[in-house]
Amino acid sequence: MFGDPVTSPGRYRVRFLVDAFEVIVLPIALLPLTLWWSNISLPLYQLIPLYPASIVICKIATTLWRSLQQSREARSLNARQIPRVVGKWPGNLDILLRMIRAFKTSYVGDVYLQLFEEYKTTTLNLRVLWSDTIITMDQEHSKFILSTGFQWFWRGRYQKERLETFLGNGIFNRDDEAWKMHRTTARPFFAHDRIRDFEIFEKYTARTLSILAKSAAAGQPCEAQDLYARFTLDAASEFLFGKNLDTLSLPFPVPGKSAMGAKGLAMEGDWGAFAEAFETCQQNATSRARIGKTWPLFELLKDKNQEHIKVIHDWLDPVVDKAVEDRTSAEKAGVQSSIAEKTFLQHLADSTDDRVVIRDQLLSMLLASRDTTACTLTYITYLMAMYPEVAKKLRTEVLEHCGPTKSATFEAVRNMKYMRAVINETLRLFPPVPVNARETRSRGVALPLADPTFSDSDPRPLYIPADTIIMYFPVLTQRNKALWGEDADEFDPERWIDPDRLKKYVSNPTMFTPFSAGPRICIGQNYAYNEMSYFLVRLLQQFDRFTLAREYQPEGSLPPADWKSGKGRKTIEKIWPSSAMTLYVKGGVWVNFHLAKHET
Ligand code: HEM
Ligand SMILES: *[C@@H]1O[C@H](CO)[C@@H](O)[C@H](O)[C@H]1NC(C)=O
Ligand SMILES: CC(=O)N[C@H]1CO[C@H](CO)[C@@H](O)[C@@H]1O
Repeated sequence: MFGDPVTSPGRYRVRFLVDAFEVIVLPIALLPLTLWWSNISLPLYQLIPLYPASIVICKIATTLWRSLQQSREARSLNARQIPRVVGKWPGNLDILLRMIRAFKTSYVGDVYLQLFEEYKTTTLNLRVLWSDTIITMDQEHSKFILSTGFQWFWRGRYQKERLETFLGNGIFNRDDEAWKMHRTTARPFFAHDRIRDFEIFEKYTARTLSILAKSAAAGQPCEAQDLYARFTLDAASEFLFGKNLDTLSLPFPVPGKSAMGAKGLAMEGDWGAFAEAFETCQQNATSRARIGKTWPLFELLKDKNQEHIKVIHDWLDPVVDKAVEDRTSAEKAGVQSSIAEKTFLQHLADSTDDRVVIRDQLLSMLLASRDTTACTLTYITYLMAMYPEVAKKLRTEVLEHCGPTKSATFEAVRNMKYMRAVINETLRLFPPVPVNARETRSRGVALPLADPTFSDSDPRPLYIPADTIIMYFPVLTQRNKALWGEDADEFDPERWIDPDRLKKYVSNPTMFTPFSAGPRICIGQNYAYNEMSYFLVRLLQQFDRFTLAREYQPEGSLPPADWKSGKGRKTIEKIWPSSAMTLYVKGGVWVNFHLAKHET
């Protein structure tokens, strides 16, 4: 019942071949027909160059025709064209190359920020290879895409196509009815603070901290990103499937001997296989996005995600099978249990028998809950190392509300204002989903007026054509000086407490959207705040200082020297923020955790 008939993993080839047919085969076939119809016969040496020429002419003609249609639609909407990037080479190939280079060497979001600054606007048409791709860091436009104009957009066909092998039927990869079903099924599960969640947090927090304490006692650093990814994965797997992946028991990277992996560090062991596959799928999906609509050209013979997704499915399938069987036998035995006692898998198994849908939804949930939360904890730790006074103040609040040994209650988590401020400020500067995209549906859309970042005299709204990708950038919007003030690049949790500075955000909450906004806003927001707060309480009860151990960073993971002469945060950054669907730290981050001395 959740199935989306428009998509299946291999379909990208069909779509690509149809596109290629229109661009190449059709003009070639039309040429002899045209000649015959106009009664012209040509010698071979004249005929041959006409074939490539006819491809070019057809392409120009269709491009012009499309432009004409778009202008007409824009006029009827009383809107104007989005400013186009004008590169030096045909088809803006130089811009494309500039972006490809930037993904390897530059600071997250920088290449786009430079374009916005160059064109003095917050919304642009990249127009790479004569096709429209809109980018925006405009708060009003992002709000329209996600919330007030939600019905005009969807995740879109191209995004689904890229992610089909990996996320398949899951919530992240569906629109309309299929998405709504997922959302309706999942929501009750996240409606309340669950005691069981806190028990799970305690269990895995305790294990994580004992690992940290051991390293600290030995005077050794820990790689925080890897450790937190295991913490969130173990906690998420128990929460989702009731089955512990137990990645915290597997060998850890050895200080000074670590190498770079797909995202952070390279991993070993069985779980290593699952996690590597999981991360490679994300990497591959990201590189498809960067190549654009022609990515299938490079995967015509082999879907690059196929072998990796098999590793993931081999692990998940038996777990799903068992859940469906258990439910059936529970039904037979007449046993009933409440939603508070169930895992998410059991909850899903109650709603459908479709094992593929259950599996894909679990995988989407795992992606949603693991990387985002681990990313935030990693950046909080990094920032506490960079700003020891923040760590100190946060620790004072923790000890005030929970004392040196008591665990955090729902109450305490809700009341720790500074904790919330530190988490928000981290999510503002380092949103775990720094870039995202939507597509217009089969109709062009007029965007509402831009925010007044770069003032523009033309008061008409902007026009986006039908079937066009639009990328938006929380990482840029959330650092926009016009919204946040001149100190927007600075890490300052007080801005979430000081009533004067908070005013702007309160009257304009979509300037901060780490959890997105509108109908597709994150379901797990409350769960995430709880998990992170719970962990940080325990961490700060035991540890009072954090220092970066940069000498242990693997080669190539430290920020390039030329960042220092740039502007913005990159001039002071001591790690390399990178993004592949979610934000992470390149090469991980080695940290010395210093045990607090309790004076009793
Ligand atoms: C700091 C932690 C987190 C951040 C920053 C975050 C961020 C986001 C963002 C930006 C989206 C929107 C994606 C899109 O529409 O393209 C999203 C959606 C979602 N998140 Fe989270 N998330 C976090 C934690 C979690 C957790 C812990 C869970 C579950 C346990 C979760 C479950 C979901 C789900 C199911 C969606 C899809 C909603 C939909 O499409 O209707 N998230 N999240
Ligand atoms: C932190 O951000 C959330 C939105 O994600 C908001 O509801 C909350 O008020 C903010 N908390 C503080 C202390 O500013
Ligand atoms: C970024 C990237 O392309 N990563 C991997 C995608 O999948 C292929 C084949 O499975 C790998 O060889 C790539 O390294």
